[in-house]
Amino acid sequence: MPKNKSNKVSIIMGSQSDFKTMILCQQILKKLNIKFETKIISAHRTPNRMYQYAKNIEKNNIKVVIAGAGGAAHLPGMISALTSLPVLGVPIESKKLRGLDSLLSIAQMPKGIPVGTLAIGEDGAINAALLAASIIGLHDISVKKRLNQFRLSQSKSVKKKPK
Ligand code: RP5
Repeated sequence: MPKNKSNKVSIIMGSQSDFKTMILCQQILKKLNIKFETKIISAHRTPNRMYQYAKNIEKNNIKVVIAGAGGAAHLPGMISALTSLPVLGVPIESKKLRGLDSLLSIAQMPKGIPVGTLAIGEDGAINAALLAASIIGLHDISVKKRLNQFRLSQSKSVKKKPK
């Protein structure tokens, strides 16, 4: 497969303030040697940017979208409404309701337009990247191997007894 044609994950977030959580997605994808792009796209502050992004997404060889948002977190749902690519939602831990608002906004999508919802905050960001790797690994054996290797070393790092 030519280099610029390799499968890519798109990491988007509603605000700069989400990046301290969403940077963890980047770290995992780098570890697994999976290509990604990262953008700030706000469903309510930059609706035209969101629409343009969704319209062009498949031309860019994006296979999975990870969308982080907090509060009334409609970004993942709106992106899923605009593309049939898999969209993984990361509920950002908001200041006022500690992410419960974000979690419910992302998870409670009415039927017809799905968003795969992860846990609130850092765990969700890490797992979203691992899930994106699983999806890409369905058609990319080298990604699948690296993901399995990651999981194996994680298992090995768990001590048998507490100190
Ligand atoms: C959402 O509003 C963003 O995803 C962010 O989590 C939240 C707060 O944004 P800022 O006020 O920090 O820019 O759109």
